[in-house]
Amino acid sequence: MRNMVRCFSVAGALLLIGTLAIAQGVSLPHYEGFDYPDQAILGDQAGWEAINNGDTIFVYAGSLTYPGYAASTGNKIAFDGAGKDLIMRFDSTFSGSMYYSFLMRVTSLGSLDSGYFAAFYQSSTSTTTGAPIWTRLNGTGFDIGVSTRLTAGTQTWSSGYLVGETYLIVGAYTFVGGALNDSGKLWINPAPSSFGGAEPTPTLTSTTSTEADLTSVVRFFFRQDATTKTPFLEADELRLGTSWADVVPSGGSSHVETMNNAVPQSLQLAQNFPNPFNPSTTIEFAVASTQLVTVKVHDMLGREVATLVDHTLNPGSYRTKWNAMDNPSGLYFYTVRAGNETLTRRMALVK
Ligand SMILES: [Ca+2]
Ligand SMILES: [Ca+2]
Repeated sequence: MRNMVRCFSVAGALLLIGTLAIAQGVSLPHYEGFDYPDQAILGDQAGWEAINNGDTIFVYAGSLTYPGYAASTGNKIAFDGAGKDLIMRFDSTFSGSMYYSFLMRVTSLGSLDSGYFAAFYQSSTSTTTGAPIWTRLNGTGFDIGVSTRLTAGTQTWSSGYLVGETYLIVGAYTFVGGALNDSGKLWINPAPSSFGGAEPTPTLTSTTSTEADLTSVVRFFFRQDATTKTPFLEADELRLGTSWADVVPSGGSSHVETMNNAVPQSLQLAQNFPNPFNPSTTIEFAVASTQLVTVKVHDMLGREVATLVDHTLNPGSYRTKWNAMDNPSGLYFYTVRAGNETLTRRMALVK
């Protein structure tokens, strides 16, 4: 009996440590639409932390969009050289692959020579870097590169990218058993057929490094180096996750956004807003334990018309959106399911 009590108290302590760890970073998968006011300071927003000195990274009006990709929300960010780095911490990943994706539009190359502007960090304190994305001048355009770590000369490069074009970028750091053999991967404009599906062959893979492999991946950052290192660029639709489908969702699908880590007693589902709506509406829900969570929409005949969420989520509060642009007016039902629990509410699409 005493052993059992001790066992439970150890479990309780582990649960507490787990909860504290979650509270210090965002849960995966994570979506950031930069849904903040024009001129907001990114470092002031939940989940973001600024380091170093100089100008900060601001939010600017308007979204970046990409053909066939899930619709953007909110605004975007823009930055160049010589300023603060903005960092987002998340659940630690020790094996498999950790992915980032974002939309990127270079607005000016300035005096860009060669440098990196986004990557992963190994721990909550270490700036040991994984899978950085590089840019360098090439005529009137630029090349995009990736390396496993930061060793000079180990990048692999792809050519032919232009100022003013929006590119869908996916990066990954892949852990491989053994030393000096992990890889940095980069996909540039992956085919729409891969959205929400199987991982395609990377555009670039770097396996060459003379630096030690990372022991974990726990932070993502956007980096403003000197203007010779970082182009003037806009970024939007940042996603972090442990699978391809986490960070490259299917074209029509929506996303799930972490609101906060307040944990309810049981599963909760709020009334959507606005309601009635045309054509998009927001649905908020909260989960009490780590579960596979789905949010689905059905029409009045009980036919499933959309899957908005299909992810394993940690305890906390979340928000998703349904864009019903392609659906007729009428009453719809949305259902959140977590384990054996389900909750359903009604909403009205009025066109
Ligand atoms: Ca946006
Ligand atoms: Ca390794």
